[in-house]
Amino acid sequence: MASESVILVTGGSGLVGEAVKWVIENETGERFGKRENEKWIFLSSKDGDLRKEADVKAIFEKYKPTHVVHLAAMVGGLFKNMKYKLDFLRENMMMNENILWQSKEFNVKKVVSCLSTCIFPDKTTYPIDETMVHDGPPHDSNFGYAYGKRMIDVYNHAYNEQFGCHFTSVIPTNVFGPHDNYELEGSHVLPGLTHKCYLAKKNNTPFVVWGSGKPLRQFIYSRDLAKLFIWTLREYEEIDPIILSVGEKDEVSIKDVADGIVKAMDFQGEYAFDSTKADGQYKKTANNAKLMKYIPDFEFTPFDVAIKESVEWFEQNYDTLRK
Ligand code: NAP
Ligand code: GFB
Repeated sequence: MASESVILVTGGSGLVGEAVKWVIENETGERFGKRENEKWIFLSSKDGDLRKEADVKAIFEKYKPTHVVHLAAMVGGLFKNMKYKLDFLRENMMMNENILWQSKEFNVKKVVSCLSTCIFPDKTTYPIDETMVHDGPPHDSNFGYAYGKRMIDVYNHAYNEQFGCHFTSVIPTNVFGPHDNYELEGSHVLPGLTHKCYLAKKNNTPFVVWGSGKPLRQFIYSRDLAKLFIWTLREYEEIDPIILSVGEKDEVSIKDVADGIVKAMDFQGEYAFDSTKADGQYKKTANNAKLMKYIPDFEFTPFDVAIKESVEWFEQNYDTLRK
């Protein structure tokens, strides 16, 4: 990227957006750190409602981006997805439509959008890889979000074939880290259990994990994902998506996650499972071979270290964080 690059990050105030900001501001190395010719702009919904075409057009007129990292979305855990399937579909479709159309209109050189491994078919062989995105219906618990996200890949190919646009996407597994959303109902499992364990310790009440604790997940630390986003923006040339995930061997159970939080919070109290609550998808084991072929030496933060750092950030920012 020779001339000055203006990189617009939508969803810059969220879990992943704040991690990209942290890496750009703190990483010193050439590989992931900020470069001379780069100007990074991190948006929040205060800069404009991306569901509204006029707001998006105004943002593009103001910043005239050369590159876009499109993170903004309606996001939530299993229980929020089960409750608001249509909102997830409509809101994300509107944001994606507006961002990609204005990116074409303003001749943006590259857009990197964000999918999720929950979009893959539910009835499939494992491990899942990038070629399987459209091979059948997603899990019923999140089909609204999943189909909305799949359409990004369809858009990217259509924009490329009709207008030669260079719009691509990445597919992260479950993400966690500082600046997460800690709502007790709507959040993802790791921030949700972090908040519940904190309250159980504070109020001397039982720490209750929903479901059986048996489902399996791969978790990527937001700051590792942020580095991979920066690499994708700078180096990844394909239109096809790429999975950004730890390896299959790092898959853990929901019980392992809860154990890790109990340890990081030094919780000594009663710890139980509420099997009346849904387990959701049993697993969505993703294959990261494509990523490892591109960056064989990439080092992921060990899970227990990343949980410890995330719990410390949570405790230090409890008064101001989203909950
Ligand atoms: P998040 O923490 O909930 O942040 C969402 C971001 O989108 C915030 O910056 C929010 O702005 C912005 N936003 C939401 N609605 C908007 C609207 N109508 N107009 C303008 N901005 C809006 O989400 P995240 O976890 O960082 O997710 C980032 C991306 O990663 C999403 O595309 C998500 O689908 C994907 N992803 C997440 C996970 C995960 O486990 N978290 C896993 C796979 C993929 P405000 O701060 O102003 O509300
Ligand atoms: O992160 P999560 O909500 O979503 O994890 P998914 C759900 C798993 O954690 C289920 C268990 O097996 C739940 O039974 N769990 C236990 C809990 N305690 C809790 C808790 O307090 N809160 C939550 N949320 N779960 C989502 C998709 O699937 O993955 C989204 O629905 C998105 O669209 C996200 O893609 C990354 O991993 O099941």
